[in-house]
Amino acid sequence: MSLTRHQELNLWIDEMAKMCQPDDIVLIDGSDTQKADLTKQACDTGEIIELDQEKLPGCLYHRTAVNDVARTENLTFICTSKKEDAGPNNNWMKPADGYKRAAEIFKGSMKGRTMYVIPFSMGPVGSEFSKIGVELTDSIYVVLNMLIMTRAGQKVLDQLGTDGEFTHCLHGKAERDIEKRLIMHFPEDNAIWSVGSGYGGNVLLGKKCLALRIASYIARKESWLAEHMLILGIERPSGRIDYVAAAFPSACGKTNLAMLIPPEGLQAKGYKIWTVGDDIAWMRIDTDGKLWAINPETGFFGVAPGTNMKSNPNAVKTVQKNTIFTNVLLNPDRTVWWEDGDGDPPAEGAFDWKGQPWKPGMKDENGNPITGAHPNSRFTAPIAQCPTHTYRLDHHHGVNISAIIFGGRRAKLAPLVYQSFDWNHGVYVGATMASERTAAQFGKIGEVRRDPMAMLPFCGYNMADYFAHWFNMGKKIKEPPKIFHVNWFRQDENGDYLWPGFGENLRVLEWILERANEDIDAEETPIGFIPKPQDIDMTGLDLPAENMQKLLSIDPEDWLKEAQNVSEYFIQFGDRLPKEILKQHAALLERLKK
Ligand code: GTP
Ligand code: SPV
Ligand code: MN
Repeated sequence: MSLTRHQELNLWIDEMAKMCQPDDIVLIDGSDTQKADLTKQACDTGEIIELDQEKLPGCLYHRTAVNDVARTENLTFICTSKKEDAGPNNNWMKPADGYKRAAEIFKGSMKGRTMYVIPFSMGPVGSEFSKIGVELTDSIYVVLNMLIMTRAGQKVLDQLGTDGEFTHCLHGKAERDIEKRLIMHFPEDNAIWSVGSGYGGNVLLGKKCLALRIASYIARKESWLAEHMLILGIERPSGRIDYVAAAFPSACGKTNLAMLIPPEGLQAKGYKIWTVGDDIAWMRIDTDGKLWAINPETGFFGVAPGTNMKSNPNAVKTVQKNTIFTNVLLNPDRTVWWEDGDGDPPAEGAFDWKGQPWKPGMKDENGNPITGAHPNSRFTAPIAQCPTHTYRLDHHHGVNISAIIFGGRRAKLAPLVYQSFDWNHGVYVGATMASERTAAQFGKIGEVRRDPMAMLPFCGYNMADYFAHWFNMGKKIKEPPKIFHVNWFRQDENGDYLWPGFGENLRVLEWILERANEDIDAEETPIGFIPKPQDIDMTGLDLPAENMQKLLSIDPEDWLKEAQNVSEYFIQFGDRLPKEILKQHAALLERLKK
């Protein structure tokens, strides 16, 4: 069949269809009429529920299977010919085995279903920064999400032409059985096979699978960076806009920081925020030799719980229309609610994320509260609806990056902010990042795990080589961005956060920019530069001086323990670990012991 003008694409679609045996094959053209038609079909089957179209125009509701609510890292594989190329940071299978095992599940799995063909571009269509993928899927939910998250449809096929390169992305829901779920990446073939899941990061293949795992593999070959980072523009009182990219692990505040509202004190000074992206940054050295970044996505796939008019008003405004809500509470009036959202949940008549009748105060058999929304419930919404979005999102070469920020969720140890001594030390700071596990990952919530550059689940090759690539990039970039580390989550003895976070984080960003532009001095410590307390503008914020002192305190004993844990972590990379990491590590130990 010739669905497109691209011979190889047609052959591949035929081959995949032969395996999956759909009743029908439909090309997604990106038109509004097709989208409306598919939405109607999905509502008819119950896959999707239409929300109140007056209160929430264009908004839809979806529930995943109960066992399918977050990415499943243990079922995610990098299939390279050599195991060492995937590294200790990835699950590995031989490509032939990977295809075989997934094919067994895919076989005949689309009988009675339609296979949709979604041509999509990560990055502006036609930009040198962009990459094209084609996703085959039997899920309308996936199609509707991809239409928000990526640039998709006929215009991408036109760009692909008759022989353009693309990532071959195959997704099938199959039975959504956790025993028959595999998320397979074949970087050597530029291919992704995902089967048995219907959850976001497992199935919106442009996102974590292509834009991070496959892209990171390509980026090393092509000398650029594919990172788990938000991109944010900070307009300073002078009118100058500086852009920063920040890597925090899943559910550690990227979406929130990307669209923060300046606190009044800083608003009065003239500060403004511009949102470029909340999850992924592709960064390249442009013709001026500097580092430039695009957000390859066009939508947010954001955590719902905790989002309210106080914590993140821009997100609340963004999700008032054309938004897909997944695994939140469904109210009787066909609106939605989630924990720590705005307003109270209805006393009666709501259905929780599992589809069960729910009312406030319900407890399970162990006496634990039953939440209405799943802690990793999400909204999918167009970035263009965010009040702070910028037209620069569509700029082919993106934005120039002034500072790179790493951060984690650490109740102890890490200060509010510190600056690395230089690029190589900054790479070491990123490589030794750690964070407490959240609901976005499978596993024990709260446990501290090392998550280098927030890329542990997303680096599509051996992380030792990834560190080496970062060191190399530093040599190639003219005026490389300064590298910082932040921690919004430090707690006091009672387990209360010491820092108010959210919009107030701009106070820290202000210091970061002043340092990046070499405008002010700082305090030198063994781990890096920290602010002099008076250099963080506290206008309008009533924070006890004692808090600031605790937030910036560095305990060499604790840091020596941390360093011990870090060296244990690095052992797994063996000889492949760059010497520069060891050099940075030794230098840190020396500074701490002084
Ligand atoms: P992914 O989409 O999974 O990659 O997550 P993310 O990094 O975009 O995280 P997000 O911004 O959605 O934040 C997740 C959680 O962190 C929410 O519960 C927020 O309320 C909370 N959070 C975000 N910023 C802050 C902050 O500055 N301080 C505190 N205490 N909590 C925050
Ligand atoms: C994350 O977990 O980092 C997310 C959500 O951004 S997902 O798309 O599911 O990966
Ligand atoms: Mn993410």
